[in-house]
Amino acid sequence: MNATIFAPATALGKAGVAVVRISGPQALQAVDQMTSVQNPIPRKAVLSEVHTLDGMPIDEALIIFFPMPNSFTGENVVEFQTHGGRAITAILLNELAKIDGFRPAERGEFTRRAVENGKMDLTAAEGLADLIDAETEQQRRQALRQMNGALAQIYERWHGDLKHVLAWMEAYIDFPEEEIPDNVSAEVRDKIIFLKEEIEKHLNDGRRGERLRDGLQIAIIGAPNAGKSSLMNRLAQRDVAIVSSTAGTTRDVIEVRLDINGYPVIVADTAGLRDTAEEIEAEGVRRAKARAEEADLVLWLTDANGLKDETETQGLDPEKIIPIMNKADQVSSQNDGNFWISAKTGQGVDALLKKIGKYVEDKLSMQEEPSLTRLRHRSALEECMEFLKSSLNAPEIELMTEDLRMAMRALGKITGQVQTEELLDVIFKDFCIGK
Ligand SMILES: Nc1nc2c(ncn2[C@@H]2O[C@H](COP(=O)(O)OP(=O)(O)OP(=O)(O)O)[C@@H](O)[C@H]2O)c(=O)[nH]1
Ligand SMILES: [Mg+2]
Repeated sequence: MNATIFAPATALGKAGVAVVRISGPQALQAVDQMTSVQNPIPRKAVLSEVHTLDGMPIDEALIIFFPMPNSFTGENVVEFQTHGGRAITAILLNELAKIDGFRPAERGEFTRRAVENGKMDLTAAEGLADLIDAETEQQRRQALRQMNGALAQIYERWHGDLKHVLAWMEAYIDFPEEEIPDNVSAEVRDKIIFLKEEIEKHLNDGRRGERLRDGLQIAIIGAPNAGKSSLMNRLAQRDVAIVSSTAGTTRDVIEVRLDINGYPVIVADTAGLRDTAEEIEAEGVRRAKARAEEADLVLWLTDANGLKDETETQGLDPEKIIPIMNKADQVSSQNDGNFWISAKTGQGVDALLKKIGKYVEDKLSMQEEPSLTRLRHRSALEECMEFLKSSLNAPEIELMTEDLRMAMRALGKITGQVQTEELLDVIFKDFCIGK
């Protein structure tokens, strides 16, 4: 029998209410042994005192019972809604642990049970985790769509298509004396080619969904003293990086997360690029270059009144660079087609934010077709593609069938139609306790 698990479902700390959730075959034991409620009516909140196993009062709480199978986990679930105080939650958890068959939940264990009991597929579970983690409006929308099954629908459709093709081929293998009609085998190949093209299109989405989930990476790059840290502070609207007139001030990469029109962005301030014999600065320069390389967008800053800038854009994709002239406040002629700002006075920064906003929206905005959101999805789809390609070149029908079976398996791993302990362990280790 499964253990009955419990965990706080709300963040610990002072609050009006704190919820502790209990799930498992013996969940009602908690109601029997710690409250005065008898035979709770399903899904109906009832007010009760809550006490320790030996009768000492803990708090007053609302108790709700969700009987299996129509609960979040698919098991019997009980919620204790107490007042939100650390001491209350602490003693409540402490007492629950004493009940036979009860133990604290592991990370993501409630959701994992929901998946195992067929209440939701893996992509929906991931969507739920992303919804809780969403920091910006667009992330929330993407996560909600995934939680509601938008990705699962696509993968299950493809899975179904493959199953159909396979069923037909297996029937053929079972009755080999029957000639495989040319038009039918052509139809199978067409189906595989069509599916392959659909998956290809889905994969070539510029990593839109993954970037929206993780945040678009922006790096501020340029010569020492160009004003990179000043710009960083202005974008962040707080004092995150040290600004000084000494060239070579910034060494480490400093990051801030920003919400630009509902899109998540991670801005990195970096060391000024120059040749230097100083060991620590040289490491900073190396990190700056690496960051520029990885970034989705580079703000290339130049000191407008400096001599000619010696730094070069080091073979970066010009598409991802916005060249910017800084210290506009010190220069009179600015009609040269360059983008001018002053990190010091704020001149031009709104226009720059607008420009960045457009870029970000262009790269991350949700499309009608939902995008995959995790490397895990991408890897499984790439694996599926390999098997589809291989199936089209298979010399014998048996080998072709085997390839298609493997392709179907790869798809099944995304939604959880194919489940292994390891797969579930990896996915749910990123969840919080209580989810
Ligand atoms: N007048 C004026 N001075 C600026 C502006 N932006 C930055 N500065 C000054 O330029 C100097 C260098 O600024 P930082 O922001 O530290 O430059 P940085 O590019 O981060 O420099 P490193 O970290 O050394 O690479 C400081 O004295 C700033 O006050 C600007 O728009 N106008
Ligand atoms: Mg700096």
